[in-house]
Amino acid sequence: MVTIRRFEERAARSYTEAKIGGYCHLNLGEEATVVGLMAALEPTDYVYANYREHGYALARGISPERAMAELYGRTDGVSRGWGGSMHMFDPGVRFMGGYGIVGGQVPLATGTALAIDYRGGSEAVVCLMGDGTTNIGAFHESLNIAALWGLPIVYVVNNNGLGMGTTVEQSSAEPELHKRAGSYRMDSVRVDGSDPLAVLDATRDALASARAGRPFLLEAMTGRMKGHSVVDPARYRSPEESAAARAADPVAAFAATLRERGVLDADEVAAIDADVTAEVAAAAAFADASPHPDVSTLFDYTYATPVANDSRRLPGEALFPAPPRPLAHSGAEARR
Ligand SMILES: Cc1ncc(C[n+]2csc(CCOP(=O)(O)OP(=O)(O)O)c2C)c(N)n1
Repeated sequence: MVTIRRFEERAARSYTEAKIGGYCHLNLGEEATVVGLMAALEPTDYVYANYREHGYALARGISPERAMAELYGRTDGVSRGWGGSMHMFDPGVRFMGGYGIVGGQVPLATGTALAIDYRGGSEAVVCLMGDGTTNIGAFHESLNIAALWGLPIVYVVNNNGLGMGTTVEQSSAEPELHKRAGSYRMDSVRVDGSDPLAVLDATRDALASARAGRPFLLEAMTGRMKGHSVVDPARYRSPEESAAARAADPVAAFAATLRERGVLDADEVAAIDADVTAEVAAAAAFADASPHPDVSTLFDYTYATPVANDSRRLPGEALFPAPPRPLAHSGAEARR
């Protein structure tokens, strides 16, 4: 949890220093949910996430160096620098992305669960999404098919209360989002996303159900400590709401719990923080030292086959390498 917290704070800082470009969404405030979920998985299980995925990538085992280098758009990044913040991808740890299209990951994850079922495998899929995603058509299509075919998948709704600036109550006719699974006779539960142990237990139960052919919907109640992305000042929240969101800090709360239970003392908590802060600083230095990808590789990993399309033209290349063929006259012109 501390690694995710310090990593995301560093990402926000590096963004303001123009080391990171494009969109950048952070897991600040969602650390307990991220860690509880990922700790319940087997190494062979598959994870699909949305664009708010840095923490999941780290908890799945992608190193802070490779994750930070991806944010910096460098060749040592987990997606070789071409994915950026929203598109971390590492099939080695079965981390299947990172998707910028809201809901885009949901049918893909469902298809992976179908492939597992088809092959008779014992793996499961965890498909992460935000609360706003439950209003996308693909969410409903996917839950329907998963329930109908008994696929090994857990849909996780990370309910941070906001889809960009729109509240769940403003956008969802059924704001208790876990209840939406009932439309598909799918089991579901709502869990306190600020408690990593509660999330761990709930995810274990959900995975056991999914592996037994009963897909599951898990709704984790979390909070977003900052704006939707690093450039969002969140003016749609009142100062009181923003202060409450920052105060509901799951990292500090879990550190306090561990101290109360005698697992860690104050010095050990401070030592963890110091170690992690140094690790993240080293990751940022690593990212900064990593080379930029060569421009000639700009379209690599985009399509499986070359696609004739002007958008694939590199700087300095002619629009048409050979003179274009004259356009054929339409039938109407020929008759004139
Ligand atoms: C299909 C589509 N529509 C709209 C957007 C713009 N958009 C990006 S994030 C977002 C809000 C999604 O909210 P939620 O699912 O709750 O996830 P959160 O950002 O809170 O994690 C929207 C509307 C998009 N990326 N894709």
